[in-house]
Amino acid sequence: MEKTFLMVKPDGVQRNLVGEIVRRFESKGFKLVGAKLMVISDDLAKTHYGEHKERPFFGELVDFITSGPVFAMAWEGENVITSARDMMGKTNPLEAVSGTIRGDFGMTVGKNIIHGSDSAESAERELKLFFGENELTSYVKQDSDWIY
Ligand code: RTP
Ligand code: MG
Repeated sequence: MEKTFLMVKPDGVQRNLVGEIVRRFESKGFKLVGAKLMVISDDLAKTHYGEHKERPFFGELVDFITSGPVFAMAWEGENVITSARDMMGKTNPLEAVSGTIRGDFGMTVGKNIIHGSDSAESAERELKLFFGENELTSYVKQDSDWIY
């Protein structure tokens, strides 16, 4: 089954949105298979956001993502990568529609609450960056028959 990496960013943690965000993915029917509260190191931030290293906002992005604890999560489910990106909404909360996480809780592009892997390749790379093999669990959920 497909897995993705999602992370409540420091603004989301400070604004007490961890529970709300977990609830949305749980309610949708996805399965939480790993989670931890952590402070990202400068090195990890630069590797994680490596694709943006030439962009003018890279320094600010690294400073922000390392500025406080994040809540890192691994979620599993059918098409979870694309579906989670839809549930997050567009990168700029101004363009994110209501009903999405960024549309409902975000105000500016620099503080947009949540990160989510944007492809199967990113998901695999980011899950490996943030979680050791023994930190992800595999289990059967009783409600699966009612979701699929
Ligand atoms: P993320 O990686 O955090 O899930 O966000 P994303 O895929 O929706 O957007 P991406 O293009 O990967 O950009 C990563 C983060 O950089 C910040 N950003 N700032 N000032 C700007 O124009 C600008 N553009 C992007 C955002 O915080 C974005 O989430
Ligand atoms: Mg991205």
